[in-house]
Amino acid sequence: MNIIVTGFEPFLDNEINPTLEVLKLLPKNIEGHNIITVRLPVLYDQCFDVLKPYIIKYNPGIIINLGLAAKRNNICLERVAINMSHSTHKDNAGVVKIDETIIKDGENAYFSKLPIRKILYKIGEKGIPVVISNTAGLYVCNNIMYHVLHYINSNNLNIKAGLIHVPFMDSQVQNKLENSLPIDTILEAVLDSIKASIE
Ligand code: PCA
Repeated sequence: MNIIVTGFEPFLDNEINPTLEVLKLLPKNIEGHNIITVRLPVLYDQCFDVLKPYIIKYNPGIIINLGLAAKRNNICLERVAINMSHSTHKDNAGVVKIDETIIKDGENAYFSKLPIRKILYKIGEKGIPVVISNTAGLYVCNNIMYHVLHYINSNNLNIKAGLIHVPFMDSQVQNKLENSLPIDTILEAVLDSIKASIE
């Protein structure tokens, strides 16, 4: 089986995106399955265009999109993507979306196809802070999650897919009061998410 794991480029005032650091540290093979990593731009209108050719080429059984959720203090297993983009923040092309539907005539929302409860228990039993989150926000991470799930549903594909938000990594926060996790812990959570999705 092929497994696609994506990370996002730096955005706004986040000079480092820990999801790219995770991609660099992932092994090429997990339990006999190929890991394909894809770096995505923080662009509402192009991020899925970058990912789609990889889905077509590799026909993956699992797609895990990773995103940074600055200021959150847990690994967040996102439950749902909604058909809406809205943020006063610009994407990396300067685009701002206000109350904008992602796909005209698309479903209002899609639930994650990852086994999020199983992942929660697998990560949580190690004492790593992890929650199931009921909102992925309305910025570019929700956008990629919605696009992937819409594509899977529209094409009747059998792919376990969803988005996981991760906090800052320790080395990127100056102020120790800010929420962050060691990069090794974030990596371990991602590896466990992959393994739980394989099982
Ligand atoms: N996090 C942003 C977009 C890119 C990223 O890593 C988000 O949560 O929408």
